Amino acid sequence: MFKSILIANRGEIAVRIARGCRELGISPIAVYSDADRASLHVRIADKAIHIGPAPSNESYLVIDKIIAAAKTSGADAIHPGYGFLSENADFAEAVERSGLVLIGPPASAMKLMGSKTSARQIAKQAGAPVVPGTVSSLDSVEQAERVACDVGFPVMLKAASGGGGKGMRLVRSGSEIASAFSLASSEAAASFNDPSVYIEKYIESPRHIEIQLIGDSYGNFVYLGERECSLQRRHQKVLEECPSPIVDDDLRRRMGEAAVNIARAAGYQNAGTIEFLVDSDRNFYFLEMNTRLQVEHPVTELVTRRDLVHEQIRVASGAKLSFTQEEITMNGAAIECRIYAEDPHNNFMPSPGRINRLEVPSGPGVRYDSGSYQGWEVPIYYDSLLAKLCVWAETRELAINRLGRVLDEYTVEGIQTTIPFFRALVTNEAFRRGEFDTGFIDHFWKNGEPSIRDNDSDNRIADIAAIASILHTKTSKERQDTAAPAQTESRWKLYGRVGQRK
Ligand code: MV4
Repeated sequence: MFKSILIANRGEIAVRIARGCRELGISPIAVYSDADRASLHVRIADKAIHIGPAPSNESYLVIDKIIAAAKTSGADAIHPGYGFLSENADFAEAVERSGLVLIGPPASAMKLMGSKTSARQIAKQAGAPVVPGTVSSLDSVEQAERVACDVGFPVMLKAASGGGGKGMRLVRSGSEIASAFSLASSEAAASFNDPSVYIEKYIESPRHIEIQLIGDSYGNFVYLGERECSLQRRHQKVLEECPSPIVDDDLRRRMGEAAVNIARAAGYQNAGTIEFLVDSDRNFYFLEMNTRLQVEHPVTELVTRRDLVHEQIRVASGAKLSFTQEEITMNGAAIECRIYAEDPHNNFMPSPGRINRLEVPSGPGVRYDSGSYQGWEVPIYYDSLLAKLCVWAETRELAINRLGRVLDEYTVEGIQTTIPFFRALVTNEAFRRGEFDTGFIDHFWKNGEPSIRDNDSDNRIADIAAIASILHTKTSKERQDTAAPAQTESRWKLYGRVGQRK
């Protein structure tokens, strides 16, 4: 087993990995930029190595600096976390060459799955269902037109080196395809230094559901259920759940086996995630693979009662998987809210600054993963994820109720956060029923507040009751105090109570 691990990351995930190291008797070593001198991940590590100025392309993204930090600190292995260098095959190769161990997949598998077209080829070879379309990049507009007619409109043009929505174009008819092709191609060239695009049939109103898996160096693989990740805003996940409200045991087994077959075909090792699109008839299609530990891994840990960071470290050090597929069972329901330093009332604008007051929820079924503390200043240079607030309960309904309780216990002052967004979401009836797809958030949250326009009758009744209640309070208050100020905070609470009463 490793004696010490260098954590090539910052913030909540660096803290999470350091905790996993400690629990296995391994010494965690941090790296930090100028902007992170006072950060929590630096405080809790045994050693911390300064790696340069605040901008990540001069610090957390510099391969040579990370490897040098690992060498000088005497680390045996490097955990990349997510983001930064975590899916960079050149980094994985450099780590392999240096004689250190990367806690992640082999560079070869990272490279194969990093190209969306070669990932689609692998998935197809593995016999997994893949969204209809091409498995290599398009040579011409004419070829794009031919394939589009074969699979049927609408189609999507996607960057072969892309991911996360960049270089993606929806094409509804043949007349749009030529301009979409050149737009997608130049966007792909600008963003990924690779103009290649491929084509997929467009899946209408899909859900995004992904399978967590892990493999050891002996060819053993286990899948650890799914995560429901449909609630996204601008290709950023905002809330994730395990299990998905629409996945039953049979679908879970079929998706899990498909995921393991894909990972095996790629020569994969360590933790990874296979993303699927699921249509309204519950057909699932391979979308892409994430070759790293993901932000939302805690919901899987809460429901499967396994520690993914422990297991990543064990298999990277050459141990066999410590559990079999038969031993993995799903217990209860978990939900994660991503708490960002962003203002949900102002188009989710980043809100850096000093956290003047912080009261963190606790009690039964709560897990709070954070890289922040009271008095800390949120830097402007990085992703603004402040914390991941997770709840677990016996059922999804109880987990949502618990989430409402937990969000009411949570106080952050000095900066704006996405907490008010989640307080509104937990009272939404469609969300509570598990009826949503990847387009839900755009309809739910408009102009900096929850939209009361919803085609759902229960929701309309709840909204009318909420409005009546607000008007009643406002008018009776105005009777007592003519200078009553508008208070957004109390409006959410009122809305919340109406939701909870139902
Ligand atoms: C799709 C799709 C529908 N059909 N592909 C968006 C991000 C990128 N990773 C893949 N994305 C999509 N690909 C086909 N063939 C719809 C989306 C999509 C989406 C996917 C997952 C979660 C949220 C999304 C929001 C909009 C579009």
